[in-house]
Amino acid sequence: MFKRISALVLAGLTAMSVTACGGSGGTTSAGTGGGGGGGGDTITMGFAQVGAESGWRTANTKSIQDSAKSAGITLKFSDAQQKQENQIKAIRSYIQQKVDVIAFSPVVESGWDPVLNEAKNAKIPVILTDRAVDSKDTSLYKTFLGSDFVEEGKKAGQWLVEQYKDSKDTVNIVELQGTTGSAPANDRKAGFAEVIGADPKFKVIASQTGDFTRAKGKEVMEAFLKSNPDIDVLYAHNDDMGLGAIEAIEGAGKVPGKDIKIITVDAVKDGMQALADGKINYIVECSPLLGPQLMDLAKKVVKGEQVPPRVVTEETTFTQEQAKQVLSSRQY
Ligand code: GYE
Repeated sequence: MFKRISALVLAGLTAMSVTACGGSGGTTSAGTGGGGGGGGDTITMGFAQVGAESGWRTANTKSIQDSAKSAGITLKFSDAQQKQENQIKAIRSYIQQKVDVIAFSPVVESGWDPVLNEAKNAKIPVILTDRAVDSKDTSLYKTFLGSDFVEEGKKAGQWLVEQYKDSKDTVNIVELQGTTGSAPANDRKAGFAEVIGADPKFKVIASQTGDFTRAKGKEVMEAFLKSNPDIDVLYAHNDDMGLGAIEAIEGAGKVPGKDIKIITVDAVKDGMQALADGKINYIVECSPLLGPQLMDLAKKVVKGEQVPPRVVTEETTFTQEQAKQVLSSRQY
């Protein structure tokens, strides 16, 4: 469904490009503007995915695969298992295969300039999906489609500030960060820190990466619990790490959602279930359903049309009550 991910700018575009490439023998010409020339009439996209580390990522992959199919775009897909070198290899092979457009979700922010320059020299347009790069040269990619992760971190912080507004006591917070060096880890940390930093009673007493996975979230939370007897709040950069941490908290004889309040990001189904069950207290939504917008942007850039440099997805937040209401209709 498009309801939550209406782009700031894509309204007119959607209708146009869906008809252009809907059926076999669609009119979009590969090669024009892209220069890669995957061959034939259809567009070929090379997509270098991060991995399959979380429920979010699984839903994101499905969205991209399904939307490519319905947009009539031929998709070459690779899973980098959370390793930058694998993503670079995949992108190089897409360049060699002369795909019409390359899209990828950069596992970390830095170190992309050489391979992006190779794509630029081969005249293959690149679309950043979900995560950003820190390249100074913005001509290395056509657009960046994804969430505002700083904003997500701020929303998490704002909820916390509101919860403790009448208390003067210190609030001890532990943080499970996403993959080190990734845009969502950097930005969710920064946005949260900015908001809670306004009141010195909020103290982040431990902050470590859980690599966005359930297993690592559990392991790191176990260590947090051992060295910190007095944890009030867990802020996890995604649902999966929060769900792993819940197991650790229960294993330590504490009640998640009560003894330790939990805030996570994503709002995938398992996270929403835990929220409805009272084990998580608040979730900031991050939509993985980027496929339809990505395909629309791909069609445009391959034709050499202008696209906005940044397309931000629209997202909400969920309390326990709200989770109960929407759970049954949650798609992912
Ligand atoms: O929040 C996390 C996933 O980049 C927004 O990556 C994405 C993040 C998402 O592994 O669950």
